[in-house]
Amino acid sequence: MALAIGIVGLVLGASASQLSSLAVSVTPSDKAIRVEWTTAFEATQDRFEPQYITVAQGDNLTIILITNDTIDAHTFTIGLALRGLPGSAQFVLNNSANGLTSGPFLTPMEVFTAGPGQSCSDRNGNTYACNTKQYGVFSGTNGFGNTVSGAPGYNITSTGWLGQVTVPGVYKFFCFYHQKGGMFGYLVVLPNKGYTP
Ligand SMILES: [Cu+2]
Repeated sequence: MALAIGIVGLVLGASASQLSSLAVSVTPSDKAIRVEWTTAFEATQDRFEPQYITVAQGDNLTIILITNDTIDAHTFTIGLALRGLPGSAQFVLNNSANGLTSGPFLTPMEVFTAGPGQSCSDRNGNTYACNTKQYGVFSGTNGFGNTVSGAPGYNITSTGWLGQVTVPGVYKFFCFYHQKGGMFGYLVVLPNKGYTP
């Protein structure tokens, strides 16, 4: 664990050229990454658990966002430069069930074209009103499909395909609503000699 924390500290301070010295050589793989909402022990502010995620260039990522918060909405938002897409392109898992409103969807959310209510259903398959949105720029196999299942009490799980990360770097992910309160983290894509474009 100490070694892992040391590597994270090293990576977060690394320039692009320094990052190349941390190259790994592994076969890219499919990875499902679970990220949960939690609260800081002392500050009692919203946080992501884990705060740091490390993967290898070429990995194919699926993100699972779990928010067992009965009074507030949360998102997992990250720019798609890690896929070599324009900086304005974002991936968002939006755990905002009906009744959980933390504010209007402003500029960052406008890249999503699917309307409220998209893909929301409870564990019995019944649809309900929600603000889950789906990335609309891409379609078919390049689309980002979000599905949400909400149990009573708004224990929400949202799963979305982030895709194959091809560009090494350190990428910030954040909650649209609570970034200023510290609900953010970093996804590190290590250079990988085992990855061939
Ligand atoms: Cu949040």
